[in-house]
Amino acid sequence: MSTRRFSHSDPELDELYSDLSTEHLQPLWELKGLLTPTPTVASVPHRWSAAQLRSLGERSGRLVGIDRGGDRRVLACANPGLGGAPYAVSSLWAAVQYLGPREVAPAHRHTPAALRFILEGSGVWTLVDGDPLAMSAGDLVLTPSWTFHEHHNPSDEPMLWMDVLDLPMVAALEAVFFEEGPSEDVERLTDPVSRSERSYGAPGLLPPPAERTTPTRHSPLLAYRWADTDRALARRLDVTGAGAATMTYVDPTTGRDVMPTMRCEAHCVVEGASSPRIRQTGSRVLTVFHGSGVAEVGEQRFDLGPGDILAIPSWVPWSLHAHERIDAFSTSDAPVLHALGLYREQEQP
Ligand code: 1HN
Repeated sequence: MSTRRFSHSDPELDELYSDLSTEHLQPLWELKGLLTPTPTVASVPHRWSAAQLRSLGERSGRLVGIDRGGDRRVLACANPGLGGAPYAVSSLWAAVQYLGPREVAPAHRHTPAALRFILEGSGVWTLVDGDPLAMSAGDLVLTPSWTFHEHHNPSDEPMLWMDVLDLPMVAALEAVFFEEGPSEDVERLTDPVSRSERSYGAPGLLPPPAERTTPTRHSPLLAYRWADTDRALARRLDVTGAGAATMTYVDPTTGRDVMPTMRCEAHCVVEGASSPRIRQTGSRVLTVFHGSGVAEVGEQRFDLGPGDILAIPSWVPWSLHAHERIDAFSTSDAPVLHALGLYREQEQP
């Protein structure tokens, strides 16, 4: 069998390429980098500093009303590797949101799912389909896909928190829908225990199956409180005797991830210790709640302190080293990778 030599000086071949192009066809043999031995990763390791996020959030609060653009005062982390897209990593949006005293971010819903991790302060309420969820430092609050949500700050202090959304994934799947909703009366927001926590918030205890809310793709528990997370991390450290521990936030009725697209994890690393150096398919954003140290992400080292946000792209080895005990929170797209059979993980030497 003879092998055809491809040469661009061949007029017949030139004509073929030209006709292919006219017909919007591309020959695979000319396409490079489609199948790489390991993932091609556009986003880069990056840290957004808490001091900058806080000060730029406050300046935005002074200068920009909340009614501009989506009714939210949000500063999106834009990964320097993503060509100006407002995404922290390829699959996740991460941002800080600033809500001033007496401000309301009115109700809306969208198909991208969101979660909030509160870095400091308290006093804001998020209503999720009318259920008022108090927000305090260290809490995780969920606003699953297509649930109405609005934020109220009846207090005299501003509040700043981290938002993470699966927006890049939903946008890539061309499945974004959005609508505005009716806002509720802020005066009603007085009960610190949400409906969702009253039924689903006690560890290991659930209403009888027949009395549970109709199963959905997300956790019926919408707020995970720091006191519970802190206790879980402390006990896990105690029982493993290791210097670092990770706990996954789960749907209490199924043991699965809290939402179908995002995995939430709490991490701690005790003073002087390091977390295992691992790499995983899928992307992650991490924020520090307490403590300080260094994150190693690929070849780069980032000093880390409370409120810093870190982008950890797919397949890049990462670990945390604690100068003083670190408590951190991270979100990844791991449930999607798992669902599609694409999840891989390696511990690195
Ligand atoms: C959104 O609805 C919120 O409700 C925050 O607080 C950030 C980023 C992109 C699209 C929608 C919120 C958002 C968002």
